Amino acid sequence: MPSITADSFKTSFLPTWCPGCGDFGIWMSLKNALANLGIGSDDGFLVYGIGCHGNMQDWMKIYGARGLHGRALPVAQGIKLANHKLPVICITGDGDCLGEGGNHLIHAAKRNPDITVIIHDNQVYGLTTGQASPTAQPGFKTKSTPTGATDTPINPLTLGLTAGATFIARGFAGDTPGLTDLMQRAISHKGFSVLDVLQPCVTFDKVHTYGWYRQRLYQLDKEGYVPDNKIKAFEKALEWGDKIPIGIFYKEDRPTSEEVEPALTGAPLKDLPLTVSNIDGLLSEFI
Ligand SMILES: Cc1ncc(C[n+]2csc(CCOP(=O)(O)OP(=O)(O)O)c2C)c(N)n1
Ligand code: SF4
Repeated sequence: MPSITADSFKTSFLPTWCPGCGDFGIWMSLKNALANLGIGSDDGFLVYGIGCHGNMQDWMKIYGARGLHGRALPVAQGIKLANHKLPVICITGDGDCLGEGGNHLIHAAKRNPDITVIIHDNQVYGLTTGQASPTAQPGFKTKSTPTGATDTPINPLTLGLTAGATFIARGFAGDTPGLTDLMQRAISHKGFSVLDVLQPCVTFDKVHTYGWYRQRLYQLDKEGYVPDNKIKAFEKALEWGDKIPIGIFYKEDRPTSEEVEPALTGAPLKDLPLTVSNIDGLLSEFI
């Protein structure tokens, strides 16, 4: 059997992202992570949100589907329910996942399905040409906030911690080796993993550039941080300014929703026989 490499995911399409977009680093890291984990085109399922990030589906050869805007997580959970043996990864944006789909993130985290959520966090709605997203920092000037954003931004890490996600991490699109490693750990974690990725949008954000992040980012593990304490994770997740931490903030083992659902204790649902005897009668009730 040929070994899996990043090239195994090649399609006939080339990316349409703006040159220099942080999405390139996330895409490369994801292909490397999947290859390193031995997950090939037929072995996993990617669910994409709507946005620049979601366009990745066209240049990623692996089973996939796109949700409506904000609805990637319900689709991902449906796929996990039908075949809980399949690795399921959600490729989403800060607008898709924390704005339109915010409620889905909270309820998925609470249930703890074995799904990895990779948030392309660029503080803007990139595809619709640069309006402020839910993670826009106060004072950030965009098309929709010409005098600077005034809302309190949503922090994907503290939100995930509060809602019950069992793996919380933050990476940087400009650090492909570090991000590859974080993705491997997030995908390998048994449970709901939230990986927030700081992703420069080079076209609509001239503030949070690669250089801006590089001046501020530091790695939690290099400071001896151990990600086993929720209170400490909150403290670290709230750091934002001259110093911004990246790495794993929190990790916990808790039974997944698939493990506690009695209907899934045997084979995946897709392999079970359909035992409804009166299917026509059942269907007619809904017609
Ligand atoms: C229900 C709904 N509302 C709004 C839109 C328009 N829309 C498409 S993409 C998008 C923003 C995407 O932003 P984000 O999720 O941050 O992704 P990015 O483009 O930055 O990768 C919006 C508002 C839509 N398609 N559907
Ligand atoms: S608009 Fe921004 S997020 Fe979208 S492809 Fe261009 S640089 Fe990337």
